[in-house]
Amino acid sequence: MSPRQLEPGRLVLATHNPGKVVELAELLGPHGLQVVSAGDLGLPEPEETGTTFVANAELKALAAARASGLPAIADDSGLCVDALGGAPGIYSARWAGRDKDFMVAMKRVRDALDLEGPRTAHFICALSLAWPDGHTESVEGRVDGTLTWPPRGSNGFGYDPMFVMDGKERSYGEISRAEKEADNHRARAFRLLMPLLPPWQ
Ligand code: ITT
Repeated sequence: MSPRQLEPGRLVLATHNPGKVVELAELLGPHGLQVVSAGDLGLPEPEETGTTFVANAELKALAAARASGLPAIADDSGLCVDALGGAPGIYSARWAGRDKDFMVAMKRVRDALDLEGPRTAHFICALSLAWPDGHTESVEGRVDGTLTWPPRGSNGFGYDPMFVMDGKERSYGEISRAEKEADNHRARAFRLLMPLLPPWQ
């Protein structure tokens, strides 16, 4: 196999977040790129020491590619609240604590906000594809919206129940998976990544 080739079924999804696995597998599936997840391969979770979404996506993708000997795709994403100077941002997962309790994380966001002030926010998703030889391709997608309280709906994951995308009335927790996946920060990043991939099949 040439170092930059992609083969169906030989791409590692370098995430331990089940919500991301579902969304990324659905984005990759129609392109004939079935994946094996980092969890399935028993790969460790690297420490996210980067200071940007792209830096963290790259380090996770590179760690998985080097450990598995296969190309690997990683996602680093988060919710950026304007009135909080972009927080929780790259720390979005950490705001949920060790128990990964996003009710706790959403309440932290809400408690930090001035209830009379603006509630605009955006999700960012950096996707990075890394090869075992250290080459990476990285992109970033963004979707803008408004925060709502109390959280609404139980679909999706993470901060979905408190985020309403611009142009929608229902939160990401209320809309169907298909509707969220059609055009969110992850789908937007994925559309930017596709032209950068080498041909496969
Ligand atoms: P991996 O590093 O293993 O991929 P993680 O959950 O730790 O999993 P991140 O460090 O990128 O991933 O943290 C991003 C957090 O931002 C994630 O845990 C979610 O809570 C939140 N997030 C990202 N995308 C989201 C989405 O589409 N909907 C809701 N919350 C999202």
